[in-house]
Amino acid sequence: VQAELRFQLTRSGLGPDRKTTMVRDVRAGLSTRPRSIPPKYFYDDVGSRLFDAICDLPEYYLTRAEAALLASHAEPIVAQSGADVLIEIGSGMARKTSPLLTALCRRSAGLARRPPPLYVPFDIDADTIRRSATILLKAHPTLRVHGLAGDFSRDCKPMGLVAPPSVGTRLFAFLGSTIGNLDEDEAPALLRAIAHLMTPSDRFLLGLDLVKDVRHLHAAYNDASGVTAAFNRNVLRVVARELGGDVDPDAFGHYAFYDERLQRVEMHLVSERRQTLTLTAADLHVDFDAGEHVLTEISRKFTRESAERTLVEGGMALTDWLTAPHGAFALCVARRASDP
Ligand code: AVJ
Repeated sequence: VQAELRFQLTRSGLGPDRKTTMVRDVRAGLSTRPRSIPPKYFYDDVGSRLFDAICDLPEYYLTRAEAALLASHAEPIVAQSGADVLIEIGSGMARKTSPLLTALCRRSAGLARRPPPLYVPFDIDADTIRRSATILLKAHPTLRVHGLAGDFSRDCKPMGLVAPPSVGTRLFAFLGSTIGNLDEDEAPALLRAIAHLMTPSDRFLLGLDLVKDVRHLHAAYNDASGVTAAFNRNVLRVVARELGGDVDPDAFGHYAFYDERLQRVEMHLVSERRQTLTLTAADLHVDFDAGEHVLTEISRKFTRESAERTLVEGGMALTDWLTAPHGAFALCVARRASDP
């Protein structure tokens, strides 16, 4: 079957909506202190490519650690989950997904009377979904892909519409420690929304970065070649472009550190001088003092205890805990709690 016939895309809650949401988010974030901009706005086309480059940095161990875990555990994870469908939340370029898809396709090839393998990448950027699907369809000739362009942080229901329980057993995956962007309230809230879509036989696969020594964490977010700094500053370009702003991203410095008490990396932009940021479409003028901060991202680091707590608060129960050598990173498999 031709690749085009094996691909479809559904857009949900984007379009003109995006700008309205961005105006609301950016206004809320910049008019209160500490000032902040939500990390989901990093990922325009340029930002997605910069993040891709981060994944290749020698200092950024996360991607390699997770890829190694998936390379050795994808097969048993998929086999034990009995999945016919992989739904990936925040799929991006889906670089880490191939071992799961290989396992999914292999499994379904060996089983009579099961639905053909289906992959549902759920991402904020439709072009990124298309680009990754083109590659994956070539690599996996029996796979079908139904992309979903939308904002999972606002609405998880589209996943249940595109891949309802009737399509087969589902494995929901949330990889790359993206959950680290969500705080102690937001993370369980998202998990609860996913748990509500799950049947008792569906499974949830979560990739988590773990607490480790400060030096490794610091280096991962302060790389020598400055890619992370460029990624951080890019959020200002995105916001300025979409909200009619004039901003000089180079007038902001990159600042990232690990907070041991909160067990999280924080990434900030620091205004290097007194300046005013004007965003016409948001009718917003923000005055910055020299040295003033904007929080652009939290990246939480987990222990087994905090991971289990988050899952339980999210209406799920841990069934498997797999860690990389040196405990750098973890994969959790979970099921819905009996009463989520
Ligand atoms: C994609 C959210 C997992 O927090 O490590 C990388 C994003 N920020 N370098 C992370 C990021 C700075 C990344 N996540």
